[in-house]
Amino acid sequence: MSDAHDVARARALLRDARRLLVFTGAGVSAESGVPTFRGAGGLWKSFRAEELATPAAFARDPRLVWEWYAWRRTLVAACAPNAAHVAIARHAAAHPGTTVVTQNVDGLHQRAAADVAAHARGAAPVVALHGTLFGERCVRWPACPTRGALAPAVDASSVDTLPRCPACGALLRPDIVWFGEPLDPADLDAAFDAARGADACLVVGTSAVVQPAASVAAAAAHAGAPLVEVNAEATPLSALATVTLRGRAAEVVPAVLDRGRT
Ligand code: BJW
Repeated sequence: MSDAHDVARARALLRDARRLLVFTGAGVSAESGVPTFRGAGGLWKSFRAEELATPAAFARDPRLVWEWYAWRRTLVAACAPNAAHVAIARHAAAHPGTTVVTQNVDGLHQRAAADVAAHARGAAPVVALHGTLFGERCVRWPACPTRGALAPAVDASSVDTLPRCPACGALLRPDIVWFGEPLDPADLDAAFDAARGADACLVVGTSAVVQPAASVAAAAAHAGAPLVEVNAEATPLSALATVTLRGRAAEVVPAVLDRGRT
């Protein structure tokens, strides 16, 4: 884990923030057992992104794409929020100026927030820039507005068993932002507004190579917010960071947030 001096510096930076932006990627969920995308053991090591995470891939072979997502749903459903998700959720509940923006589709921030809300003062909303693993939308969306948690169990054994839109009969697809697709403008606005207004930014577990999401944390730094980066490795954001903490999210994040307020 990072040295005590850097942890103390990070704590001091985050302690006084009135409008903290927490920006996360797959690394925050690594210790929950959710594979990251890049790096050793990452999801893209076994599957090519362009074969699975693009609209063209779904048009070409919807069964294969659904099989991958059904596998990931099963995997993530068996995972639980880790100490980093919990520390972030507690902090956000106790400090309403906090905004949590995630690239993750695993729902673990939202589950941690719901757990905290059940025991404390309420849950802060989470801006999920890349959608959700546990939702679907009509492949014709937005022309067909069907969207929601419509097909909790997907049988991907053949094209004929794939879930279909209850309104128009077209295929349902995972409600995830694939390569080449625009992010939801409302989510992007919420993320960049929080970045431009932040007086500190905590970035956890992202390689910061996927745009436009990676620009959210950069925008906070460019607007003058001190940036604390928690990551196992260096990233393009490291050069913008006031403090870089090399280590595991589930160890480092509670150290800089939970004890930072007492
Ligand atoms: C730990 C840790 C521990 C590990 N503790 N840390 C050139 C070609 C093609 C496209 C582009 C291009 N240049 C730009 C683009 C655009 C493209 C893009 O950015 N591509 C780059 C890869 C080059 N972006 C898009 O296409 C986006 N849309 C877009 O631009 O639309 C424009 C448009 C406008 C108007 C009309 C039409 C279009 C959409 C991007 C969507 C990304 N979606 C994905 C996959 C979704 C599929 C799915 O989940 O099923 O989202 S990509 C994938 O990467 C996923 C993630 O959210 C995202 C970010 O990854 P993340 O979270 O950073 O994870 P990793 O694995 O990369 O990093 C993990 C980190 O954790 C590492 O740093 C580790 O060190 C660390 N770590 N263990 C702490 N225990």
